[in-house]
Amino acid sequence: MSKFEIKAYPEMWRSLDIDVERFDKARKMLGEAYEQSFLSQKNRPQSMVYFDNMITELHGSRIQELLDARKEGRPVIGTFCVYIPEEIVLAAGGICVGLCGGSQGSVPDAEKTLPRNICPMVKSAYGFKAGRICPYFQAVDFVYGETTCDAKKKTWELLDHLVPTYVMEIPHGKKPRDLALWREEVKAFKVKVEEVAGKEITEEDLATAVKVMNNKRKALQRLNALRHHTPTPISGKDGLLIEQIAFYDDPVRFTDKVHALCAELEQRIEDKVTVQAKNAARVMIAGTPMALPNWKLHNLVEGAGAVIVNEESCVGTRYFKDLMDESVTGMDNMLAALTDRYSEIDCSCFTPNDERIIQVVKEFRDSGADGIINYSLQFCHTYNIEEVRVRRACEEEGIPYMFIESDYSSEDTGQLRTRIEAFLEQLADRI
Ligand code: BJ8
Repeated sequence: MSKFEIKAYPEMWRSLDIDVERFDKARKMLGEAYEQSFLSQKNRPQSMVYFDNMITELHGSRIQELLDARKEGRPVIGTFCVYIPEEIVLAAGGICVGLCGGSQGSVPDAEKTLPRNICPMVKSAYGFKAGRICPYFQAVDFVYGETTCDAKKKTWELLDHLVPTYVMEIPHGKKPRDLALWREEVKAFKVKVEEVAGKEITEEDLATAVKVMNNKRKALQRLNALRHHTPTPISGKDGLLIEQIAFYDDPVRFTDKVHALCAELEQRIEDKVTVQAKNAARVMIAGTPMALPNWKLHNLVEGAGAVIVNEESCVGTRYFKDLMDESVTGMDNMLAALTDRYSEIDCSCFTPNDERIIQVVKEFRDSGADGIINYSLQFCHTYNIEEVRVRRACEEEGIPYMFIESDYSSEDTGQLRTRIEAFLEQLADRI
């Protein structure tokens, strides 16, 4: 009999116009998947209890916090991209939440409207709103969309019919004129957030928010550095889970809990406590983000006896590798510095995107990985094509490399398992 349960809050869900019956089935399935993937792991750090509780309360207490914020007039903004300037939302007293987009369960809802052959993340996200099966979607003031990839930007036009969707234009180059446009877009977003919050953001508000976000990113950097230790003191699955929770937990509370975990991991390193078998292959993942609850690749790789030590991904290092300069003053200068910070994120939607290729190799070296699995969601043209450059760089650097293109279904699981096992054997010969 299952001990783990994601708690049900049917009354709250009903008040949010959720399809309660359907959502409750999904809740049970998610709880089972979580128990199987995470709670079955041996020798987990004690501090993971907090993150387990975040999953237990995934559809309850955090949603209540969002609703309470809205009652106080604080904006709650949903997003699917790390280009949202979160500091502006926090500075207005608001909350930024990453919306669900990592589940096969909502894809059929989207396919009633959207074409089948587009990215599963976009379909999953749209399906959660269309099917009314995500309380986060139901609790937001508006959704922040961006013009990164074609699938997203055209879907925002349709999503806007279901929930107010604000679109920020993200240029696809980083020339001075692109950055000038981007700065204007950041200013316009600030005006939008101020309108919803009913207050003007002051320099002090923004400076405080920048500190909060920098601190959160530093905590994630600390965790990532600990994962690079050989042997690593925490599994890749738990590392990914924390990176996923980063998108919806309260940032200050989350930062404290990540630091508490890091202190425990430092002690484990000293005590030589590890989660991996001796000589387990160390794998770095690169590529498209893995939104909650996409644990497919991590389950397969760690299920085959390896350990994942780094995610070069937006649910990973692209979210936290860059900080904003805290010494900048004056609203205009701060907004410019903020834009500069976001323009460091090397999404494959940019061209040229040499920085990302360099970053992948750098993270491989820093993480002490034995090989890279480059992962792209199906039909993601930019990551799929940039795969060629990542592969060439790995060939030049002598880095063992494998590419996987997949979706959220379980149809390719057997085939992927075989390919991953063969790759891990190749790594084992080199260890
Ligand atoms: S900054 S990676 S979070 S856009 S996988 S939906 S790109 S077709 S998620 Fe992304 Fe922002 Fe870039 Fe990061 Fe489109 Fe590709 Fe799908 Fe994607």
